[in-house]
Amino acid sequence: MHEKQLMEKQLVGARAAELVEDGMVVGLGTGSTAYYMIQRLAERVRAGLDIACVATSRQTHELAASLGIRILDVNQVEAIDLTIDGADEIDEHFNAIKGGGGALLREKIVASLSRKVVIIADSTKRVKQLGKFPLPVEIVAFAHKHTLKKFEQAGYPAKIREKDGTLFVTDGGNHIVDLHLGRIDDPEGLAETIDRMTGVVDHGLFIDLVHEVLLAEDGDVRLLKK
Ligand code: ABF
Repeated sequence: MHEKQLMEKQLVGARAAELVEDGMVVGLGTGSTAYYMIQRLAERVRAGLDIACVATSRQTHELAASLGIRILDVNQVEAIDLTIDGADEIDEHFNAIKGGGGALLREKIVASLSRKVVIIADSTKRVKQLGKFPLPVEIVAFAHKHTLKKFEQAGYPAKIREKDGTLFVTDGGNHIVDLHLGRIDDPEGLAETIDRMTGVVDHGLFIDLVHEVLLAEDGDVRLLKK
């Protein structure tokens, strides 16, 4: 990772933690930018900030808990006031591709329960058109080879995700297929098509779920609102 991108992640992550107010239920995102947000949030908790959090992955749960942040099971909360999460791509309509880290299902569930979703992004994430980043799709393990074939038959270049020489397994016990589409002209239409495919759990297209984007650009941070 370039020095500039790392600095931007640290800057936007720390700034995002300042958006959190006393008494909030906060959704904690997953990924390298969320990592810096969680670090700064933990400092604020140690200084007396009174919040409860829901994690979007086991990885985030362990990190936040290790830093003294109170983590609740998502079923224990009525609603989430603010979710702060990263993204792989975000376009001008605030539609995003997420799931590069494999946490898209819990991220999408938490986002869907949140009054406000803020995406934290370094400058490389802002795109005119979604799709250069491979679109992650979470599929059930049962018959996954047949499900993979269905993507290819539908004309979507698909690759099942592997890790350390074996199939990647998500927190939910499923697998991930990455669709190398190059560009996505109709994100809403594609989302509907993939949602209808048998064996698919969910996908990394986040449509109409993001309210604000905290974007690092030219050494500063801008809060973009829809
Ligand atoms: C997470 O943020 C994932 O959906 C996505 O893969 C990740 C990418 O962001 P970062 O560059 O911060 O790791 O929400």
